[in-house]
Amino acid sequence: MHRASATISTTLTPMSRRNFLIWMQNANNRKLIRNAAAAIWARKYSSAALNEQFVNGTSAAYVEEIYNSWLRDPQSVHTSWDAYFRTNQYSGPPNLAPMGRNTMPLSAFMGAGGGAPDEKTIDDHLAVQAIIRSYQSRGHLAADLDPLGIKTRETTVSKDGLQRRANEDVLRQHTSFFFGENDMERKFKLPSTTFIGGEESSLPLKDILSRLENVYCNKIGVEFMFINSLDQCNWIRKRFETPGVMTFSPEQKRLILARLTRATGFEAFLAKKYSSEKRFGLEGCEMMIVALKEIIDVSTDLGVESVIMGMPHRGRLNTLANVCRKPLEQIFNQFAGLEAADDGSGDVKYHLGTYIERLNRVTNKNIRLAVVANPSHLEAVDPVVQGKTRAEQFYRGDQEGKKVMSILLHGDAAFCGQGVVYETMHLSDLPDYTTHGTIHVVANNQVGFTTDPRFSRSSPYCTDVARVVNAPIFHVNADDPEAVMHVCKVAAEWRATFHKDVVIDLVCYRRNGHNEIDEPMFTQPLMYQKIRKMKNCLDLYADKLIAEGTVTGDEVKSVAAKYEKICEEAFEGAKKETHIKYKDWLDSPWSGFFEGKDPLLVCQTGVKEETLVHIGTRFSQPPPNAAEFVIHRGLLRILAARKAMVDEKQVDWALGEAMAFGTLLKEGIHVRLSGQDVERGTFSHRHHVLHHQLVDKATYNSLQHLYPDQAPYSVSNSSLSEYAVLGFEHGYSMTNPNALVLWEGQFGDFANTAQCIIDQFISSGQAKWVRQSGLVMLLPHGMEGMGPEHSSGRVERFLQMSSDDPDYFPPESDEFAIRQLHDINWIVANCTTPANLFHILRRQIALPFRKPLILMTPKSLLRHPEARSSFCDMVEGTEFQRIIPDNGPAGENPDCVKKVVFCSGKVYYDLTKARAERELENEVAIVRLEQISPFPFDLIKEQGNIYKNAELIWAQEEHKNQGPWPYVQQRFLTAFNHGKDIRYAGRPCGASTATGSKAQHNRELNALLNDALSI
Ligand SMILES: Cc1ncc(C[n+]2csc(CCOP(=O)(O)OP(=O)(O)O)c2C)c(N)n1
Ligand SMILES: [Mg+2]
Repeated sequence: MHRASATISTTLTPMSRRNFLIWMQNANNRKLIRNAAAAIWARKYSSAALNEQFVNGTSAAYVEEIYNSWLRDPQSVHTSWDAYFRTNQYSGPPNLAPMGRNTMPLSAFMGAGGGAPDEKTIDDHLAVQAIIRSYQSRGHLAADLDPLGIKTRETTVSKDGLQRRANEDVLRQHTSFFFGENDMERKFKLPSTTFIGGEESSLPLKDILSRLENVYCNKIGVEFMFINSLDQCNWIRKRFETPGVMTFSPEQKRLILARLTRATGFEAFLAKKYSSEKRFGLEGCEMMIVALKEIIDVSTDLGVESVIMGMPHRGRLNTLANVCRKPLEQIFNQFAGLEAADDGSGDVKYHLGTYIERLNRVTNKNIRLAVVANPSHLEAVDPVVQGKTRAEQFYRGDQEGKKVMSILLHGDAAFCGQGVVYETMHLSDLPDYTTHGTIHVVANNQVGFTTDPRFSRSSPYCTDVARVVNAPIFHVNADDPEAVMHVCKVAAEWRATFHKDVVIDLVCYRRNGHNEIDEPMFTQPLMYQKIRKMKNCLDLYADKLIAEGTVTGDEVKSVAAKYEKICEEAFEGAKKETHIKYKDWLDSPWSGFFEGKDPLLVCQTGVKEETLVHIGTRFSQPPPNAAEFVIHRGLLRILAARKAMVDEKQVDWALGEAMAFGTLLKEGIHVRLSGQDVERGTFSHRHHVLHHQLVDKATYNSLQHLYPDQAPYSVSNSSLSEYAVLGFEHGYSMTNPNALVLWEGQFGDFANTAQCIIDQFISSGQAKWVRQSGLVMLLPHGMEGMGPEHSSGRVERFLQMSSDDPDYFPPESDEFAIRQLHDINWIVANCTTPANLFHILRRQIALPFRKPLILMTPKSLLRHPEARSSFCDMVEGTEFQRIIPDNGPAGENPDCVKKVVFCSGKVYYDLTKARAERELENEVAIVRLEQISPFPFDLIKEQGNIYKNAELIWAQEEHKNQGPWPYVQQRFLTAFNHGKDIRYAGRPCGASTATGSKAQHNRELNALLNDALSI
């Protein structure tokens, strides 16, 4: 156990450890301060504008104060004030105007004579302001975004004879304010909400329109006016509207060209060498590579040191080659069909992850890049990436996400179609789940496999989901490299400034079919007629740079030839390899964890009694030295009951769990528990976070205050999501093996909405991607007459996915148990005692490797007076019991036993009660299977031998086609070498997990008990 804690201190520098602890304190303080401030604002300005003194014209200062407050947070003022300020009618005094610009009085536009502005001047100015706002809000609707021109709108001739894109979609009723031809030369004052003037505070109408057209209706469509923060809106306006903001130096242009050459050359090379292989090429969206590189360059320049990416199939190999700079030989070898040199079943090449540490040549800084391995299931990797990012930020003490960031890439169809995108987006601003801003890049090729967008989404854009979290969305025509570069730069700066999500919608096309073998003309004939005529982006850009004299045709050719040579050399190099190595594709290496470890040595899980006493005492106390911290009376009773248990050296379920967490924290192991309502516990048994009854957000968590040098403990109520949150915790668990990461389902059956994470990552991640995870899933399980949906954690499904062979009894030795654990994909258990819970949780860390643990957890047992354990079962020398033999009269006198009932979980308590009522303690033995998988063949064989004359029964409360029976039946026979039989006692097969009728439930339970115990 100490070995594990020693590893954490080597992976974390003393400084980051300290930062990390300070983080815990600071984060709490900041939260309190923020909340207090928000509360003050909310109280102060909650009356409507009409009722304020302002209407009497008496208190400008008062209005300024409200305006200031509104600038900080529009929600801090009454909605009527909010509406008023949003109209831009109020212009604060000079020192209040956010940018201090455009302060020229309207009278300056009155021509000679001056005086007060007439009605027409005011109306015309208002119209111009409305037009500016229209472009900002809806200009993207008319932008020239589609390289194929399928959705591009017609231009119309404006009154000054110029072609303009902005149509009625953009301008609505304001079109009529396109004044007469003569007005086009008239100058108008610019409002403070636009930056198109640069240094100018007024412009002629025709320039206003041309500049707005250029900014909002050209190759970039900026969607941002739905954002609630005025600061953020202004920040965006400034970056797109300021004249000259999108100019590139010749060096920058040459860099874009070189990168585009590599991206294009890579696909062409693969197409040439492996023409019949699927690679999900990027042709038609090669700019995605250049975009990613720009995002990474800018972010690195702004302080980011580690980037974690998640992406689907499209362009993945290109990303690995040209963004991560993964050795080309390794990529080419994936096409060669070589055998693997290491264990595992592997995965197809466009799912594999990678991890690279390298120098960023543009910024001259070291950077780590990880692409997380993922299954085919589109978007499933999103929350996993977020969890991994969050964990990396946590271990580095990167409280604000300045050093570690995530980038998620998406396909257009998947981004709008998959619900997990929405679930993941909703984690983006939650205190315990935020990664402080993700940059999303959508490779929007306007088709999903064979389906057109008009049949695959009901929203105008594939990116609309991002609007729910107020993320700005930058649509950009991917055939305009400089426009793409600009949005990438702004996106990276946005993330670094506001630490919020941002979306880049790269509108492009797919030159080939869905994969290289598909025929796209079957289903998208017109689109592909057009695509066949398209020049590729590289040629278009090279032509442009040649025409403007930035490069010569020869230079263009030589850059392409140079890259082709690099590919050819790597191709030749790859031929020398005889094996591929899965380890080369690992996304989360655990440096040092396995080194010097005996792979079959499990550390002690028992602890000193004094440690239990210390943790138990702390866990049963309110905050020390805080007499004013008012605790709910009911909780005081619970704390007192805990204390009484500790005095008696006993633990119930909650205390057993707390002892496991506390002892691990003491040993330097970070513990993170997450899920719906886990802080209190769905069944009101855990109560890790005590709430001050009189002060909002004042809380106390005793497990964070056990020892001064303990590791951090985090327990957090999650959003109401299983898919994203389980994925998140899985990602978190991948990052560092020296942490106990747990996800709890509200009830076990809710885990099925996260089935994809369970099937594709947790159960199979090690086999496919040599990635280990010690994640614990806590799934409340048990038939208690609560109806079909709150009864079963569907243990049968987990067991069915366990990879141990039902017909194979491994060789018996002292290492039997640990070898089984080493070889299996995960552990499935259903403990009946708090002591066993304590040990199995601690064993997760004591193991020399990591395996996911699927733990069915009880409901009624949480308060069952018999479901208690003594400290004696948790002290040094004790360990997890894979089975718990009968330790009553039957166990002591096995020869007299007529029946042995094997069971697992809570039904044990029903069986023992019924056995006592029937006075069968001598004749019937009850043996508990605590670790169901890997199946303890050795111990079951032993039990079979002990009870020589007895009939063997498996009793379960789940239906016959559910619960452990389908898994254990064959394994019992293997354990007995087919020399004994075992009979089933329990409910018949069922389609539903449980009856909704209490009476039927009781009937079924009695039948089960009678059947199991009858002799
Ligand atoms: C959850 C899920 N459902 C279905 C599929 C099968 N599938 C693979 S790619 C694809 C189309 C994806 O379209 P899009 O997201 O636009 O990406 P593109 O291939 O166009 O880059 C589909 C339906 C899948 N991989 N995952
Ligand atoms: Mg697509």
